[in-house]
Amino acid sequence: MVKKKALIFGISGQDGSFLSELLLEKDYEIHGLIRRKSHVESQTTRIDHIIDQINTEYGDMTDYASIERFVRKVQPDEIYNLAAMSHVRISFDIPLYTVQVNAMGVANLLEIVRTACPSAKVLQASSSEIFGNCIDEDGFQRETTNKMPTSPYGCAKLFAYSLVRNYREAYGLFASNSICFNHESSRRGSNFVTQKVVKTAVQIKRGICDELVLGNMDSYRDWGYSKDYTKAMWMIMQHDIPDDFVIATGETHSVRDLCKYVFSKLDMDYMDYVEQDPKFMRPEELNRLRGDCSKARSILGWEPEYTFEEILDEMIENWESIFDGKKMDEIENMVIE
Ligand code: NAP
Ligand code: G4F
Repeated sequence: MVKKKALIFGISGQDGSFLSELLLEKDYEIHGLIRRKSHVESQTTRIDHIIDQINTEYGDMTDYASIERFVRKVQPDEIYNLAAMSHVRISFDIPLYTVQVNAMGVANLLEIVRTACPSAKVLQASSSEIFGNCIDEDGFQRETTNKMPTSPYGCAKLFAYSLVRNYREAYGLFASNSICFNHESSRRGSNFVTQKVVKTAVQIKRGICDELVLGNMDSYRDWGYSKDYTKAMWMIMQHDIPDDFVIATGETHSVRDLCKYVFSKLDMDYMDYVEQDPKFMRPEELNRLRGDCSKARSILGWEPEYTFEEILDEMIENWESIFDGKKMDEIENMVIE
């Protein structure tokens, strides 16, 4: 039987690695775009364990030619666009670059698909950042909630979300958005708050450092598990019509709750170690996220499997193994932030 071909932009990221594993299990032929890095050892760290089963090529979402060449060459059945400058606070430091990658990169991709490979299905990794501080009266965000983003990242993601809908309606492309709320794992970058809190708490416990410096501790997020969310992306792609779906757990916790849980798991009181520094605050904050994924539940049959506590427990265990020297390969590649 002919294998389905998937082309993944952002294959080296947290979600790209879990999605690749899922698609390998489903016997896809996998192609992925990677970026050139000066430190070649960390170029494909998250996918090194499967690198001999996938084809990677160099490119960049801001380089139209590299995307066009790759799409024309592979002629994929499914294209997953997970590539993004994905850090919200950093998007205030590099707004123009963020727009180039997260907005114009998607415009590049859609135009290439329309002209070079119109039968390919496209999944855009959209974000709950597109809602900004808009919340429905019942306290949830859903597909129909107003959208007024509060960061350059969110603004660029809203442009991309809108263009996906536009290309679907105007040209009949199979193009869908997964409107994902925060999702984490032990593969999460350690400058996102969950991984930063867990890694630093484990370091404090082992006497490697003595404080955790954070920004706003009173924002709320709906945190899920990356593996659950990449499965949802695949399910959206298999649905018979292209559409947009909120992917979320429906639970919300504050950054303070997160600290409380992680430190208490390690028999410590977070209040003894956490400091706040304006350098980690944002010029405009998104205060509260809580997603209603009823549409994905009823139409796709998707539901989250991991709880907030299970995700954090796994992340704690991961850093404990690393600092106990049980994962030497990770230590060799580790940058202590
Ligand atoms: P991530 O770990 O930061 O991965 C981002 C990926 O995009 C990496 O492979 C990165 O490559 C690649 N990338 C960045 N800039 C690029 C460029 N100019 N050209 C080509 N590739 C580029 O993010 P993630 O957590 O896996 O998230 C995946 C997607 O979901 C992103 O689009 C993100 O915005 C979106 N999303 C994530 C969440 C979440 O909570 N995780 C929630 C909503 C939406 P390098 O490895 O070379 O940096
Ligand atoms: O972990 P965060 O940086 O994630 P944020 O900003 O919610 O963005 C993530 O989720 C989005 C979906 O909603 C994605 F689209 C996006 O790509 C990314 O994956 O921050 C979470 C909260 C924020 O309120 C932030 O202000 O934690 C607060 N926070 C407090 N101290 C901190 C820190 N965040 C970071 N990164 N670092 C801190 O020191």
